[in-house]
Amino acid sequence: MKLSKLTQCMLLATAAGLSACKSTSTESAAAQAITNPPVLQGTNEPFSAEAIYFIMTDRFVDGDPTNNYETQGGEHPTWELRLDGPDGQYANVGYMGGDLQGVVDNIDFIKAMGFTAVWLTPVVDNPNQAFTGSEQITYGGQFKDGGKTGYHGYWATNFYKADEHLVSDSLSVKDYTSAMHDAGLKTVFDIVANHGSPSFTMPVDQPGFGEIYDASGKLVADHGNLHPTELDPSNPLQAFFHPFPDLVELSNLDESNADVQDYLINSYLYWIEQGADAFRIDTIRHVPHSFWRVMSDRIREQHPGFYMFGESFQYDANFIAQHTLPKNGNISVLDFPMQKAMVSVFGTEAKGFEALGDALYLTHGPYHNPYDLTTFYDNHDMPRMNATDHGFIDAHNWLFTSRGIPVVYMGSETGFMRGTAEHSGNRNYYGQDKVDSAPDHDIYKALVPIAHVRQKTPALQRGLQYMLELEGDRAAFYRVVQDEDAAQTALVLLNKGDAPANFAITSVMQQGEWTEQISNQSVTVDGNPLTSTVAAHGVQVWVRNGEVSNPVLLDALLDQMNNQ
Ligand SMILES: [Ca+2]
Ligand SMILES: [Ca+2]
Ligand SMILES: [Ca+2]
Repeated sequence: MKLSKLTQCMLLATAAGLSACKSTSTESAAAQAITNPPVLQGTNEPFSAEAIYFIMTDRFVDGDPTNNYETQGGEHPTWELRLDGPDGQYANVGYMGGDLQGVVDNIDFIKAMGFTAVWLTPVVDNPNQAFTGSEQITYGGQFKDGGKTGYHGYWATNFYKADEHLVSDSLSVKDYTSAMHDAGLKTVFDIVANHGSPSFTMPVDQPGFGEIYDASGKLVADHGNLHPTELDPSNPLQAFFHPFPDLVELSNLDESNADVQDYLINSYLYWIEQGADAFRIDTIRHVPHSFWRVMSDRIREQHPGFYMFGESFQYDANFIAQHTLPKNGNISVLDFPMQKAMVSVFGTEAKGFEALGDALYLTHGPYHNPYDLTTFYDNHDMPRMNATDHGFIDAHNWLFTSRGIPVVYMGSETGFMRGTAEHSGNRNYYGQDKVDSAPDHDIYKALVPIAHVRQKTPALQRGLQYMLELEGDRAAFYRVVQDEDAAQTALVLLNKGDAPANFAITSVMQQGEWTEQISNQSVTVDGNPLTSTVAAHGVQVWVRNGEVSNPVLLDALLDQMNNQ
């Protein structure tokens, strides 16, 4: 946020004052502008109120066996396709049956954990055979697509059509979003612009692969199993693609082609009509900023403020932050630098909290707004975090209290397949049994209270983060919001150690009543420090309602906001 919120507030106040000049209430409007407390907030992005549960749909829950198509693919079948590893370990590169019905069946489970939004892997139609090109994938392998299917959804053949494995006769994508909205959940759709499906190196050209169909089912592009350098740009079916490869054997869509732009952007608009509330953008860094600017302008022209976050799988904050700049489309990003730092702190490396400091970028950072980032510690494209139960608990305590919009990958509530990579178990089928037994798990039990505290505490959602302590097993910080909807200070105390930790907070302490949000214990601070003992691997969130009363804190927060 390069224009400070204070400046915006003053501009608004000035505008209000000018319009008030036409009425008789000039004096009271001016007086109000002077006495109104300054706005304090990290962000005014509405999506900051959400916490996102990320579901790889095919691997979550099979809610409808009639859409499993277990015999699909003929001599290149698509069902299960198990890769066996040592010691009984395995992964799968075929379809496993998960579907939209399985998600809808578990709306209560998702809500009970404290999530308010669900991000699904792409819903679009993918080829109906296993891929025969590339090199054969084996257990633990990577960057090879041979023998794999589009169970993950990232190999679109029709960007306008739902894959037959995901929808049911009685549950279209629109029905799915309606069910989610009725339950008070928001929907995040996963979209791709960089590529279609694997498109060359097949011994014999296969149906679906390299092909792209429009909303009416007409073939609009066909790679023809040709190496990209052999494509003929004068052939309309081949003009959709760049004549050079990008990621493995995936077709490389030519985003500078006006027809491709229309095809892609209209498909995104279509999914918004079907009920998408936000987009996660796959492989965003493989497509130039110029496309994203056009895309975001066209999306937000029809849907002002539509929230989007991209996957720029890169650990250089200065690089990934480029997407967040208005000139590049003002698209937020997944916070990869923080993800790496979190794994180093909460995983087996067990670094101290200080290792998280550099990734926060609370002031003078490269991001348009660091508070709008989506924060996470692992996902489907990297090894799941290798951590103990306590490591996951400590990670969630940080994720749901520090800046950013938390995203948790399905299964983390039970530490599912921890430490495993994509083809060694990370994407294994989770299933209804594990969902049903999750409430007995220690990670789940600790996640529920802190996720609910974030859900009811505006300061944790959009408040400025003011650091007090970040060292070893201890962290302490304030989150402060003061706007037209909320005025509160949250004091977050974190202890990732194995013994209880005593805190005595005196720094810029504000007088008044503070209430801890998990225990409901209250204390009155009146010149004395706020003292508390935080249990091993515990978190406390002390909230004081009201405007900021400490002038030193107020100045510091205004300064922080102006330098965000
Ligand atoms: Ca199914
Ligand atoms: Ca299909
Ligand atoms: Ca590309």
